[in-house]
Amino acid sequence: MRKSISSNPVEGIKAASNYLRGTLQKSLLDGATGTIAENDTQVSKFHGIYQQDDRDVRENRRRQKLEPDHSFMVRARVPGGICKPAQWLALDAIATRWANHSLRLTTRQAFQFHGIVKHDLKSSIQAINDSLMDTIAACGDVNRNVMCTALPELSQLHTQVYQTAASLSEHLTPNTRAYHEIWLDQKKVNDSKDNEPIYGDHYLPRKFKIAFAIPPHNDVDVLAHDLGFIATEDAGKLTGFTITVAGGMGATHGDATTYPKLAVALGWCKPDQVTEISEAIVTIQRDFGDRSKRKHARFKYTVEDRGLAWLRQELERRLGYLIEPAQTYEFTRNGDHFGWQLSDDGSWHLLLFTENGRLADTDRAKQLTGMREIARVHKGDFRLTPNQNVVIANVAASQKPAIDALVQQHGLDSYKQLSRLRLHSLACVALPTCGQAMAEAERYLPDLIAKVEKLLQQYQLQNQAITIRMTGCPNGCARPYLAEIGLVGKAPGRFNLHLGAAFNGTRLNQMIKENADEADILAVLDQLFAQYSANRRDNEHFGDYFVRSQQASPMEVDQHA
Ligand code: SRM
Ligand code: SF4
Repeated sequence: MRKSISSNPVEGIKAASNYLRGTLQKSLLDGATGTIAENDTQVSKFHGIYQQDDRDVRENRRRQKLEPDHSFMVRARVPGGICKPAQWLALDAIATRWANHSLRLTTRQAFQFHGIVKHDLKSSIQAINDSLMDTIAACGDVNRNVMCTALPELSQLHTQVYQTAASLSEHLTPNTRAYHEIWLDQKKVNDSKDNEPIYGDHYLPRKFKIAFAIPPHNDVDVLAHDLGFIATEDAGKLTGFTITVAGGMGATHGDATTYPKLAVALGWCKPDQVTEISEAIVTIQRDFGDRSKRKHARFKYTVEDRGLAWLRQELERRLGYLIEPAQTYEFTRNGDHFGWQLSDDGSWHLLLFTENGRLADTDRAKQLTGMREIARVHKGDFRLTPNQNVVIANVAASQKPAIDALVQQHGLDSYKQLSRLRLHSLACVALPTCGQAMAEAERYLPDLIAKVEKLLQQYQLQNQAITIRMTGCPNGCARPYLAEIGLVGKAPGRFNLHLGAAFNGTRLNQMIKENADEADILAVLDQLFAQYSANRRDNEHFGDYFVRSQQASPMEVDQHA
């Protein structure tokens, strides 16, 4: 295995952390500051915890010579996005007792809490664990929350694929006892030396992400992942998976060596090969990923630098057998399908829209309260979707009226009135909590959409489903490069406008205007909607139309940065 590379300090911190202990215990006991030691801010990520500060007040506090208003973001891992009503109630209690009275559903089917102060961190993590969930490996240079399509109508297939995803997630969870010692007060067991057979003491060079998709649904955006499994079936029974590799979204403005990339098909495997193949791929990335440069450390660059043929050869060498050729697949969309759906086992599922994943009680709707009331009576489970929405899943027909009444009473049925553009929107958290944000996203996209909706109406396009995604920086947390309209934060009020991704998440978009402000964005869309309305073919999606029109007469990329 590769040794720590001194030019990348994170490698040194990981190696010296004694399997993710660092000095976290000491940091938590230090009552003189609301922060943890600097090196521990890296270590804590592996425990699902990010130190942040309220950026809305940062400048003001700086002028008053006060330390930033620190608090922590905690991410609870939910493999495949499925949780039980009792777990929902436990998470809701944490949100209202220790966090900022909101539950944030993420683009990877997990929950986030914002605004937890250091003093309450341990209680919050313990409460999450009491509910039989955890936060370990929700962040950090390890395999992250494994995603799985949220609502296929085929329940038998979903169960099989979900179980494969959940067991893979378990298999790739770090072994270290540090988490249990630090957060759950479990005693250090002296004779059991920490052992990370998959990760080693340096863990991975960078985060690693896996998703399972069941065609025709591509809600997980499987091609955005380091490793993807696309289910193949025969008469509703799972036969295996087409394996895709080396996708990823993250990029850095002005650095052409970083870019979003779609995964490519590597081969096909049977369900019982998923674990060994995944482990072999993860260890290949562990051994060959670029540990000297974090911006070049994702698996997509490892494969780009060495080639797919090299990867296949190295994988087959580790496995001791050959990988079968990939099977074809077809996706129809990467968004969610709202409202009630009946699955083939007779259960009902209600998919609700939660704008940008933020569930809170506001003047407009008491969404947090509503979901709590539903969790109190619901007998099935909840599923978080990769589009920041939630499914009330596995509802008996007799329970539907009670659920419907609660949904209506708490304003959770907004999906019935909203435009298809808004229903296909995603925004990352960005300001005020995200330390990387250059522009707003979650707090701004709803207003921008209202203006784009007016344009769509003007051209009788209001019923057209168009994917629109916004992020506050180029890291790509809302997978903006897979949206028909992608907006990537550049500076306050300024975005790079990307257009032309496929509606089913199988083609990246392209940047067509850099540093655009709202007026610029609306002007470009106004012009394009007019053309689209006049010239589109039957059922042609906006992204496809844009690509076709570009082939005829490309728009100039305006770079007035
Ligand atoms: Fe992300 C970092 C939020 C999904 C790519 N992401 C962050 C941090 C932790 C900021 C930081 O490093 O300080 C953000 C915390 C903001 C906050 O205040 O809560 C953050 N990412 C999110 C979430 C919450 C966005 C959301 O609105 O839902 C998503 C949590 C997912 C989860 O539950 O695990 C989230 N992040 C993603 C995705 C989408 C995905 O995985 O499908 C991506 C792009 C896919 C990919 O990884 O290629 C993504 N996040 C990043 C990156 C860029 C990685 C790269 O390869 O360059 C960073 C920055 C980093 O890692 O250094 C980042
Ligand atoms: Fe923060 Fe950038 Fe991710 Fe948005 S895309 S949450 S601004 S890191």
